[in-house]
Amino acid sequence: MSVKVTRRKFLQTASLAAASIPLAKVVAAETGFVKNPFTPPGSFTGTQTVTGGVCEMCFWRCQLVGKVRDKKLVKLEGNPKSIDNGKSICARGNAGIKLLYDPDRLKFPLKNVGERGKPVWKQISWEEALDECGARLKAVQEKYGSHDIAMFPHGASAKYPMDFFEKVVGTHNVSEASFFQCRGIRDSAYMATFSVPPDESVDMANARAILLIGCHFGENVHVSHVKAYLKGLENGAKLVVVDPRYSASAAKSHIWVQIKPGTDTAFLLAVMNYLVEKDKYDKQFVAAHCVGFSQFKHGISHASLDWAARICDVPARQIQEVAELLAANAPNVSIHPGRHVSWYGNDFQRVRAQACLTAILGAIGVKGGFVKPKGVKVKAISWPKGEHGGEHNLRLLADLHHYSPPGTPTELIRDACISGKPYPIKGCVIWGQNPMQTIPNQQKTVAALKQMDFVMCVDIMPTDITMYADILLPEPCYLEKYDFIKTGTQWNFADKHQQYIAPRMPLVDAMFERRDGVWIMNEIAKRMGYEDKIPVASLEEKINKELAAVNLSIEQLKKEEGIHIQDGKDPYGVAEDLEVLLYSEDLEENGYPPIPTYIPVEEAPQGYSRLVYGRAPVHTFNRSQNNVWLHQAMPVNPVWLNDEIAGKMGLKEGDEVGLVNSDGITSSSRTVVKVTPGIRKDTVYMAHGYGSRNPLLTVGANAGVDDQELITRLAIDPETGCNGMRNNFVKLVKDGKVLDIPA
Ligand SMILES: Nc1nc2c(c(=O)[nH]1)N[C@H]1C(S)=C(S)[C@@H](COP(=O)(O)OP(=O)(O)OC[C@H]3O[C@@H](n4cnc5c(=O)[nH]c(N)nc54)[C@H](O)[C@@H]3O)O[C@H]1N2
Ligand SMILES: Nc1nc2c(c(=O)[nH]1)N[C@H]1C(S)=C(S)[C@@H](COP(=O)(O)OP(=O)(O)OC[C@H]3O[C@@H](n4cnc5c(=O)[nH]c(N)nc54)[C@H](O)[C@@H]3O)O[C@H]1N2
Ligand code: SF4
Ligand SMILES: [Mo]
Repeated sequence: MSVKVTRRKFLQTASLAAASIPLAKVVAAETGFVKNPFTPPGSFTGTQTVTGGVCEMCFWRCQLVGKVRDKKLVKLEGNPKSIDNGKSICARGNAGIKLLYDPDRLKFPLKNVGERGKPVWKQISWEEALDECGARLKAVQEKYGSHDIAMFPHGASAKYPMDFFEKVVGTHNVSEASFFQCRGIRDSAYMATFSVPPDESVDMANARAILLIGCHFGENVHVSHVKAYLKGLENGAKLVVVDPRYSASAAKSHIWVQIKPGTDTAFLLAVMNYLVEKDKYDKQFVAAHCVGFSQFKHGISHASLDWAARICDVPARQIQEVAELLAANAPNVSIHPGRHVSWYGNDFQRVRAQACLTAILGAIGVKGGFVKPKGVKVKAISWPKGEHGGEHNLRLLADLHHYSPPGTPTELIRDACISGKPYPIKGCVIWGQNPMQTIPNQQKTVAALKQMDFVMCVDIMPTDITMYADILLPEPCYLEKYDFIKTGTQWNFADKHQQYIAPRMPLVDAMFERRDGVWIMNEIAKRMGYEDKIPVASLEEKINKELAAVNLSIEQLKKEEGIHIQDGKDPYGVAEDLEVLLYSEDLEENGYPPIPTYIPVEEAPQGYSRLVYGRAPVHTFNRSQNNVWLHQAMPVNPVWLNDEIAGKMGLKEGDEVGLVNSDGITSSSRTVVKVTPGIRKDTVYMAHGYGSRNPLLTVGANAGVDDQELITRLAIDPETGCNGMRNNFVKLVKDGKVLDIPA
C-alpha cells in the first residue's frame, strides 16, 4: 500500500487513529512499512530519482539521491555527482530509509503529564505546545536571568536554535556534544599549537605512512575519509595503529602497538625524544616555523624508550621501530589528529603531542601530511546579536579551562544546576542531543534535570533523554527537510582541486505533525517577545538566502543534481608566517604544562578491568539503535574479554553477562562475551550507544549494554573542561554472580 494522502488528510487520519490504537500500529498501516527487516524491497521499476539529499545518519553528511515510488522513498544511494562520497554510502546511510518510516518516531507534540523520567504522554496541539514552551522559558528568564537557561544541542537542525539562545536570549550555558564529549580537545590543542583547527585534515590518500592513535577506520566510518585512508594503504602507505584492542585498523597495520590505556602521551614523547636525539627530525622546518625548540628538547629529554616502554607496557624496540618508520617516510606522514579524543582527562597534552610530532617531522602542508583543503565558505543566516551576560560565563567565574572550545563545559553547567551556585539553572532546552547516553554520570544528569522548572526537548525519536522532557516536539528527519549546506572539496585533493556546495533538500515530504527547527524556533521566539529579531521566515528561505550569497539558489541546485561544483585551490604549501608553538608561553601563563607532558591516570582496583568503548560500524551512537536493519546487523554490543582472562574466569564466547562498575552501578541490561586475544588483559571493550531504556523503542530498548550507564567517574581535562570517560572499572556479572577479573 502506498501513501497517497494530502498532509491535511494525513493529520486527520493520524490523530483520529491515535485516540484508539497504539501509534506504532497506525504508522505501519499508513505507510505500508511493517517491522519486518526481511521485506524485500521489490523491483525498482517506476521509481523516480530525487537529488539533493544529504545524509545525517552521522555528521559526515554524505550526498545522496533517493529512489522514490508513489511518493515513498524506497532506496538511498550516494549521489553520483558527489566528489566527496561519490556513489558510496555506508550501512547506516543505506538504512536511513528505516529511520524515515520507523513507526516509533515522534509524530505530534507531546506533553508529559507524568514525572520526568517516568513520562505519561498526552498529545497536544502545536499551539498549546509552543505557548507552553514560550511562556515557561520566559518565566525562567524573568525570574532568574537569561543565563539560567541551559541548552544541549547537536546536529544540523540545532544550529539555528543554538544561536537564538546564545545571541538573543543571551545565555552562555550551551554545551555541544561535538565539543565537550567529542573533538573539542583536538580543536583546542591544535589551535594552541599552530592556530589551525584540524578537522580530520590529513592527506592519507597520498601518505607514505599513517599513524592512528586510538582511531579505528572501518568501525569508525566516514565514507570519504575511509576512501582516503584505503587509497593510502592501496598506494603502499605503512600503517601504525596504537590501540589496546585489535581494531579493524589494527588488522590492516604494519605495526600494532597494543598500548596500555591512558599512556599514549608517554609513547609520543618517547618517539619525539628519539627523533630529536638521533637528529631525525626536520631541522629546516623546525628552524623556519617552530617556537621554543630548545625548551621542548630539554623538556622531553627524560622520555627515553625504556621509560615509555615501562609506562606503556610495550617493547622499547617497538617504539623505536615506530619512530624510525615515521622518520624514514617523513615528511609525507599523516599523524591523524583523531576525532573522539575526550578519554582520560589528560587528553589535551596527548593531542598537543600529536600536533608537535607532526611539526618536527615537517609534515605540514606537504603531500601525505597535515593539509587543510579549502572548501567554500557559505555563511549561515543567523540571529542578530543581542545582550549577552558576559559576566555570567561559568568558566570565567571559576577561572578555569582557558582552552575551552566554544560554549560552556558540560560539567560546569551540571554542577551549577545541582548546587545552585554561582547561580541557579532552571530552564533546559535539549535539541538533537541525548545527554543521557552522551554525557558520563547519568545520576548527575538526572539530578540536574529534576531540579529544572522546565525542560523541553526537540527530537525525532523517543530516546532516554526525551523521557525527561515536559514538552517533547517532533522534527522531520534529514530526508524530509531543507537544512544545512554541506561544503567541501574533492576527497582526494591531490587529484583535482575542486570545491562543492550541497544544500540538504527534502527527498520526500514530512509526515504527521513534524515541524522543522526554524519554524519551531521562530514560533517560540515570538512567544518570548523576540518577534522583531527573527531573521528568516522559513527554513527554505534561510537556505535560499545563504545560497544567494554565493550566487546560487535552490532552483539552480535542483538543476545541478543537488551539488554545485567549482574550481578550488591547491591546498598544499605552508604560510611563511606559520608558527608552531612546541613550547607555549600562553599555556604556561595560564598554569598548564607549556610543552606536552605525560600525566598518569588511575589504575584499576584489584578484581576490576578498565572499560573502554568505541564505534560500532553499523550504528551511530544511540541514534540508530531502533533502526530495524541496523539492529539486525549488530543487535547487541559484545563485551571484548581477553581469551586468557576468560579462561581463568570460566567464561566462553557468547556467555550472557551484565557488568558492574567500581561505584556499584550494575548495567540494567545484558550482553554477550566476545572472547579474543585482540584485547589487552587489563581492559574490556564494548561498542558505545546500546542499551536504551525508553520502552517506546520497540526495537532498540534493552538491546545490549549502555556503556554510559557504567561511566560514573569522569575526569575533566583541565585545559578544556571536556569529559574524560575511560577511567571507569568494571567486573562482569553472570547468573547473578559478580566475577572478579583477574590481573
Ligand atoms: N560513553 C560514551 N559517550 C560518548 C561517546 C562514546 O563513544 N562513549 N561518544 C561521544 C561523541 S564522539 C559524540 S559526537 C557524542 C554524540 O552525542 P549525541 O549527538 O547526543 O548522540 P546521539 O545518540 O546521536 O543523539 C542525538 C539525538 O538527536 C536525535 N536526532 C537525530 N536527528 C535529529 C534531527 O534531525 N532533529 C532533532 N531535533 N533530533 C535529531 C536522536 O534521536 C538522538 O536523540 O557522544 C559522546 N559521548
Ligand atoms: N560507524 C560509526 N562511525 C562513526 C561514528 C559512529 O557513531 N558510528 N561516529 C563518528 C564520530 S562523531 C566520531 S567522534 C568518530 C569517533 O571515532 P574515533 O575517533 O575512531 O573514536 P572511538 O570510536 O571512540 O575510538 C575508540 C578506539 O580507541 C581505542 N582506545 C581506547 N582507549 C585507548 C587508549 O588509551 N589509547 C589508544 N591509543 N586507544 C584507545 C579503542 O580500543 C577503540 O578502538 O567516529 C565517527 N564515525
Ligand atoms: S558516513 Fe554513512 S552515516 Fe555518515 S553521512 Fe556518510 S553515509 Fe551517512
Ligand atoms: Mo563525535
